[in-house]
Amino acid sequence: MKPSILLYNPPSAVEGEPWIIPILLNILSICSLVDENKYDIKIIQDFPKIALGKMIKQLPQAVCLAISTMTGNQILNGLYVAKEIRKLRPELPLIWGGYHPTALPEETLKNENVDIVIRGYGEIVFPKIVDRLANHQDIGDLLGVSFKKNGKIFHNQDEEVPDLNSLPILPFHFFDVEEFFKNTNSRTLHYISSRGCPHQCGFCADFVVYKRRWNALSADRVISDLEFLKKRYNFNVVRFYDSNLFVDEQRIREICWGVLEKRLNFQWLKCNGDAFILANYQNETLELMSKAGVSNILIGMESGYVPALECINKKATIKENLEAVKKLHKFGISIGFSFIFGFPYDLPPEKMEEEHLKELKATMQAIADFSCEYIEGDYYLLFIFTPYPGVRLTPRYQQLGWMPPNNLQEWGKINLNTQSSPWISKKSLKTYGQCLKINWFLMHKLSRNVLRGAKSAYFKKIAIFVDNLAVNFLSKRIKQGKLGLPILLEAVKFYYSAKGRVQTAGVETVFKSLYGKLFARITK
Ligand code: B12
Ligand code: SF4
Repeated sequence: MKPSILLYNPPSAVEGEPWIIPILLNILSICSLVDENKYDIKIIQDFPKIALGKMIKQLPQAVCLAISTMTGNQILNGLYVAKEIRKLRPELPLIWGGYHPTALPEETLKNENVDIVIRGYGEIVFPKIVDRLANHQDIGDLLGVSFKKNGKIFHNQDEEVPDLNSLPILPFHFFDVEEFFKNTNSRTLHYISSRGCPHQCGFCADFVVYKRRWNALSADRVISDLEFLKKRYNFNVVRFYDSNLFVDEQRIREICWGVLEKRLNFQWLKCNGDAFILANYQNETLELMSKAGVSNILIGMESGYVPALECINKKATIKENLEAVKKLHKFGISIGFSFIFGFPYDLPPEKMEEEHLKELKATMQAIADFSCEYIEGDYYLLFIFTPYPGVRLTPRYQQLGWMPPNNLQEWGKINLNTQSSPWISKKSLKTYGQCLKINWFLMHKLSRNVLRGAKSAYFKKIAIFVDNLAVNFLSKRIKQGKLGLPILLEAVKFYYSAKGRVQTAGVETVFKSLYGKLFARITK
């Protein structure tokens, strides 16, 4: 029997809650150079108890258990499994990698269920570690590795950034892609064509792993990957997981040409882009993108308030944000607008609340302005500012009273979507909350979300119909001024609970003037 490698990607949700199952590009990447003739590769991403059940059979011949984790609940699920495995095979090396262990390797290693941390890229070093462990050899000289030896923690130097073009295509065959497609409304493939982002937004976790170095596959390579994957999986949508897909305009043009020439025929969905770069794209490129199927780009606009953008060192200005929106819309490319509230200004606490109110007004205004540019497919994501570990703004957060957890277990209890920051007052939070609710209603197109859960085509049609009726009715009432704020909030609550997990929103009508009135009522 071959030795096996156990790879665990813990769910980001708490057991019992719905969670998004991604195609595991992280795990597939670290396995791309592992010799599958030598090892049996077992990838698991279930909740802990089920995951353990799936590991038991291979445990006796396992070489290691490798766990990938972001900050948050993935850590708790990962720790549960690691702890149980430790009981069953105490000598089995437990390797951790991904965003959280890379941000805080020392603290991660202090946990008794962590033996080795791989920092940054895992493609080159992971297969080396596996071979060494399988042959009972020392790993002490490997770059990019932190480890424990005789109770002491060692951190080796960083590994060199790999040339992605020299690596093989991701071994998608290790993952049950067909099973995954069953959970999507279309045959949506996950793919990544570049790593990192060249910008330096101070709050962004991308810096932790990729250190501002944008590292991309060539256009030819992307096309040959997609051609191969199209034949194998016949996808009709690709969700690009690049942090910033559009950094190199020429590369994008070449990819689009390739897609058209090879008739790959798919929709590009929720691609991450930034307004600074896209505002400067040539119209020809945008037209080409649209022809090649680029239908939606997710842009971190972050704020409509200039000091907020300065606070995080955002490259794009408000003018560029609007320019990018107008340009993309002209070619029928819709936008996911992502905004954040509650920036950590370099101000004394007594000035913060006032500043947050100014910020809120400016951002609400920006949202209203963008809403006027609405095209089908636009949606909004609204977040409260949340500190991530290892980012550049960490000293500022601490100056403003942020006290991060000091061990791995506690980091697992942090919810990156709801954790509130000490510099945001309760009053500001309440005001944000009210504005967000109104936003959800004004911009929300319920059907998109209901649709995700709808299994039959018939039910989908009904969901769209009912949603359109409700949105149109309520929109008209608001426009006529016949719906008071309390009723509006009730409607919002109803929508909010009906949908369960609100994520996307689309603008149905332009509410600019009304919007101002509502806002004035809340903030007076
Ligand atoms: C796909 C994705 C998800 C998926 C889940 C991914 C998963 N693996 O489980 C979903 C959609 C569920 C998700 C959810 C969230 N995500 Co997310 N997500 C991403 C995204 C877009 C792509 C990740 C990816 O697959 N990259 C491709 C692979 C190849 O790269 P990689 O993950 O970096 O892996 C490499 C190395 O890190 C390393 N490595 C990784 N794991 C391991 C494990 C071992 C053992 C080894 C040896 C090496 C290794 O080797 C790999 C190959 O080089 C990234 C941004 C990005 N572009 O990276 C954000 C990102 C990881 N997410 C982030 C965040 C904040 C979230 C959310 C909180 C939601 C939000 N507000 O955005 C939630 C978490 C919810 C929760 N409660 O925990 C942050 C991470 C912050 C942090 N400190 O953890 C990122 C970086 C986005 C950002 N710039 O802020 N996310
Ligand atoms: S543009 Fe986006 S991905 Fe790039 S550093 Fe800023 S927030 Fe991160």
